[in-house]
Amino acid sequence: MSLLFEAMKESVLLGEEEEAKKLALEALAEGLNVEEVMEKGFLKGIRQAGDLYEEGEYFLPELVCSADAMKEALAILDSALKERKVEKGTEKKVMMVTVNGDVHDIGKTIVGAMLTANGMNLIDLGADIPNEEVVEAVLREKPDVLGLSALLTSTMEEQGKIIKMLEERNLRDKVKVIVGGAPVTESWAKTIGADGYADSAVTAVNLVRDLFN
Ligand code: B12
Repeated sequence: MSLLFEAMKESVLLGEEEEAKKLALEALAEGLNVEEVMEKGFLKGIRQAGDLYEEGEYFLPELVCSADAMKEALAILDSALKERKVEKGTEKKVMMVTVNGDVHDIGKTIVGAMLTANGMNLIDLGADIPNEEVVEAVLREKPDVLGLSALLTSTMEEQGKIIKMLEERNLRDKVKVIVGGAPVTESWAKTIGADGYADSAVTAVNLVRDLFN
């Protein structure tokens, strides 16, 4: 088993899209736990690629290849999670978005997939979405929860800006805003007046549940 996880990690680290896809399909065929496959396998690869980038061993092209391999695996695991969706009565509508100026959409997609798997209705707005579009989507779709993902210290600011815009349009009390992404912290969430913060997809599911209990 650990060999399979190791192969998953390597496929992302080396940016081998076909291999990542094959391994994700293999994991599903073997009925492995999707969260475990993600955490112990593929995510380790993308995190290690990030470390190598930070250490100057990897450059942007390598990082892009790793991200592409990660996304291949994620697409397969995501659809499996959606199929497995459990009905839990009170379905909440959750809108997920990666903020303006930020293309990092892997974490946002994983959080969305886990929320879907746990009985919530997901609207995925995508990545690098202008704040105005986010606010308009809130007005139009009336989600119960808005999840804002930011992976760059420079784009974290957008989370606060969106909350301010929601206040200005009298929408703030109509939607719970949760924030996340690698540089985001609990104290940042408090500073900008978000309703909650979570550091992983699993804790995000609990957070959303807690917000309505
Ligand atoms: C993959 C990657 C890329 C890929 C992105 C591909 C894609 N489609 O997503 C590519 C190669 C395109 C890329 C580009 C860039 N990147 Co980049 N990238 C990464 C990397 C290696 C991994 C990010 C990732 O996917 N992690 C895996 C996911 C699962 O983790 P996560 O996003 O943190 O999400 C989890 C939690 O945070 C949480 N979560 C996430 N969102 C949310 C939302 C809510 C509401 C909640 C509750 C929870 C939650 O749950 C998730 C699941 O557990 C990171 C390194 C790192 N340590 O994060 C750098 C990193 C984020 N990138 C960085 C940089 C600098 C860049 C570039 C500016 C590089 C450049 N010179 O062009 C560009 C930015 C482009 C842009 N405008 O956005 C820096 C950011 C530094 C900083 N402090 O701002 C990092 C930290 C690398 C580094 N150490 O220097 N990158």
